[in-house]
Amino acid sequence: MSYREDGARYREMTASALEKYLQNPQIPQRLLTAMAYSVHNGGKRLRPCLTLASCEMLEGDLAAALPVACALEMIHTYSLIHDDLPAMDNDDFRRGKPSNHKVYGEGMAILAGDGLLSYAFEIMLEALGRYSGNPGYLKAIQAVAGGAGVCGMVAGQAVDLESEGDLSGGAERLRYTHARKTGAIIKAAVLSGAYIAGARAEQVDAIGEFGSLYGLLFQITDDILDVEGSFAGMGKTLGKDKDANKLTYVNLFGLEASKTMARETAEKAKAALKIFQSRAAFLEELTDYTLERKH
Ligand code: GRG
Repeated sequence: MSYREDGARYREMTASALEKYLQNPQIPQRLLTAMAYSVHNGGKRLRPCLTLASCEMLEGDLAAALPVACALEMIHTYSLIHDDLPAMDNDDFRRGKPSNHKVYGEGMAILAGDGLLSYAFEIMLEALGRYSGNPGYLKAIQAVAGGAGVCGMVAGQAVDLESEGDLSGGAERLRYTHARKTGAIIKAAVLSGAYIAGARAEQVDAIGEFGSLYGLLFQITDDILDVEGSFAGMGKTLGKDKDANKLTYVNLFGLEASKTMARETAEKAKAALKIFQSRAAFLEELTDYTLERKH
């Protein structure tokens, strides 16, 4: 199967499973509608694709990985809803459509984010019950919890918030922030798929290394697109990083050096996949696509 076909298959599996999770009649209607609005409004489903691709690369069971893939998309969606709030990045648009709080109000947007985060863990723990015979399942959930939590994405967002208007932390603080704010959940996505597939220690190390480098690449390209991208492509307000004097690759190193770093990081990411030989084709092509991405 080609890269495109595999990607479409992963996205379809994820979309139909998310659809079912978000028809739960026990969730109050307006809360459910607010959660579903952001889950279904045009995300690339990158993190679920990473989990499913990593699991399939190691010949694991995709049905087992699917609840974790959906949970990652819910956690990612919560982070975007909260990031768009006036108290954080204050963005009126996400994926070209009004942000969650612009449609449902700030209170309901906060709850939609809280709901997605907690529902993600309910879903993973319910699946852990069904897959208790799989020794990697608990590790997969631990990887997601760590990537999303106070030593992962939340830590990165906190330090990012503190650094606004203050570039004095330099490259060290930039690396810390990016590895956690964006990288940690991306690394957790590939690691969780590998754990569920029963990866051996050297495979876990290789996929973890890939996850760190791919996460870094994703964030460097995000910083570049904040300067060079278009609203039509990105679906959000751009150019805010420079205005807010934010700690980004472009603000710290300049556009051209950032592009060179992105290319070098993509090469290193692909090199980390070497031990998987031709089975790594999807993740390699995803890396090339990410380097060239426009959204
Ligand atoms: C609120 C705890 C908390 C964390 C927020 C994700 C995040 C942390 C902030 C968003 C700011 C941002 C633009 C980060 C850059 C990387 C990133 C997460 C981009 C969006 O991810 P995509 O491109 O989104 O995968 P789609 O829309 O495709 O789902």
